[in-house]
Amino acid sequence: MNTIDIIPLIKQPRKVTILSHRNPDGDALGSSLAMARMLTYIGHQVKVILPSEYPYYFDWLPDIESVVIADSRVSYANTLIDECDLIICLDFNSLDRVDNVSQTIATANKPIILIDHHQDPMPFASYMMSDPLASSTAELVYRFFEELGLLHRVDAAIATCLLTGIITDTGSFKFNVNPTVFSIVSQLITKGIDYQQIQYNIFNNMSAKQLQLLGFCLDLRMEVVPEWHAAIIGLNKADFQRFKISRGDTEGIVNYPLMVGDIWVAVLVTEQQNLIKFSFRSKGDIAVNELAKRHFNGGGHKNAAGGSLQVSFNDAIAQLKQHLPSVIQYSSI
Ligand SMILES: [Mn+2]
Repeated sequence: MNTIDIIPLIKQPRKVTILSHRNPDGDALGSSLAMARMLTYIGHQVKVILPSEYPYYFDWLPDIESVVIADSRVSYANTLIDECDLIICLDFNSLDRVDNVSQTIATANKPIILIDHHQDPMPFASYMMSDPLASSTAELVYRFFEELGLLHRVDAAIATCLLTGIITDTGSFKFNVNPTVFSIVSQLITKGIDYQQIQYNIFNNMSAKQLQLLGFCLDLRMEVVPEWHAAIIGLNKADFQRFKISRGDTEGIVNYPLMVGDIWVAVLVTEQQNLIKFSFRSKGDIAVNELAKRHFNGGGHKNAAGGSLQVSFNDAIAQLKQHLPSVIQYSSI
């Protein structure tokens, strides 16, 4: 992206629509809300649209109540896109991530700025700030503000949103970090934010039911295969009914087996309505996205991927066990 081309778009007050991806995470929300607030400060009329609802445990983020959820207000969302002068897409690289409004964006015929850190962005934007080495889109939004000379307008609310994006996408600075992100964070924590409270809000957000489900998974559903350095957690339909599992309740469970030093690969297998879903996590150079791509109709990042099969639950576990040893062959820890 050439900043010179962007300046006229940003300097004049406009109607701006900010969009992020379905099932928004902390980075999608944090970068969108930070961008919205900054653009509002400098005179724009801004709306944030998300295809689907955000997790309840982000309800403390500044301005989150003003977000338009397209799943429940799709015609309003499409009207906002139709009537705006500028579209800013954050934290996604392909229009299918904004499914219910993607058609309106594709035919909008107005400038689109894309700021994102996923690999291989699709060419739907007029201006692109794409850096797969960035920790998060929030980091890129900070760099965007810097390039436009807007850093002096970053206040506690904006800093809180950006920190949320950075903390969630780096697992609280465990991965995807780089020297730039630490220097950005050192600036953000001077903006009057409550750093400890942000960490607390992000990580202490489980319900008692989720914690009990986690205990059940680790005690009764985790199978460790020492010779493959792997652990599999399988949840069938009966388990879903027993715990009245709804969307988001199984979030994060797949990460727990990796707390064992000798476990390099963790897989969560869940029996959904019409298909079996797989969630893969790994350590080091073990590329679970290759496994997901080759055998489970999926893909993702090297250490975090997903896939699905339309087979029975037992067949899904059997196929997983058949292919899991080969993951070691793609790479080594
Ligand atoms: Mn992200």
